[in-house]
Amino acid sequence: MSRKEPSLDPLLAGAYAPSMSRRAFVRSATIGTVVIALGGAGYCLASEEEEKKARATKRPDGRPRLPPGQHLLSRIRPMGGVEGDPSPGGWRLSVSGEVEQPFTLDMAELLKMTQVEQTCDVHCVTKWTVLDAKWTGVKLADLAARAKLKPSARHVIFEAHGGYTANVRLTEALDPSVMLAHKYEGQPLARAHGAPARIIVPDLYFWKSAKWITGVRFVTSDKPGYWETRGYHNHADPWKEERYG
Ligand SMILES: Nc1nc2c(c(=O)[nH]1)N[C@H]1C(S)=C(S)[C@@H](COP(=O)(O)O)O[C@H]1N2
Ligand SMILES: [Mo]
Repeated sequence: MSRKEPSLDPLLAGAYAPSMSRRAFVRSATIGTVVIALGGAGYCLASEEEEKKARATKRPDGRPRLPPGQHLLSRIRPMGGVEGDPSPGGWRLSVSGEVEQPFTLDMAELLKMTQVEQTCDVHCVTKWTVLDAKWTGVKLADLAARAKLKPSARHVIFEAHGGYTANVRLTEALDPSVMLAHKYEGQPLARAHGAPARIIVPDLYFWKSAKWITGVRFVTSDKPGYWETRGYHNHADPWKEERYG
């Protein structure tokens, strides 16, 4: 199949490849955190030691800590997208679809729900991974329970500002690791990272983790989302390298 691969990362096509050799150079020349600035979007490489250790480590479920083809960053990197209004006061989330009690939630109501603090790894299809990212928010399963999910639901569509969507199988979306987060590393989400609230689906490539989230829709039949209809894999398992569809 001849296909032009759309890139999730405008840096991937041009600046990223040269940055790999630059990275090797920087690593041999420096000790400690390396911050690379490309067109204003800075990111932090983890040390070679950390990366080596991650490669040698397994998760409790037996899968390697660093999925194949990934390298380590020490903080998540802003990957762009159509930013929504970051003010918590203006934010609303609609929970709809295959539920008995659809509802709309504002930030005050979200904060009244059971808050969880979760440390997890995230994996971007552009090949960076961040270990032990700390998120605060509510479990997606709690939102589903509040809406009284119907047995007919099979998939979840995350809907975000500007028409971005991402689809996830219900069984995976209800995993306790999946959450609606409003804090990263103890701080309110930065605007570039989805303020005031985003989804986190740690065990699928990070494009499934919709930023500037406006809706959670439970559906009976699957509907490929923004990247899934642009050449990326419908499922997006980082350990199977489900990058392209
Ligand atoms: N609403 C919205 N969410 C989005 C995106 C987007 O363009 N719009 N990009 C996705 C992609 S491709 C990735 S890798 C992650 C990046 O999140 P970050 O910018 O916080 O690192 O957000 C995902 N969520
Ligand atoms: Mo991405």
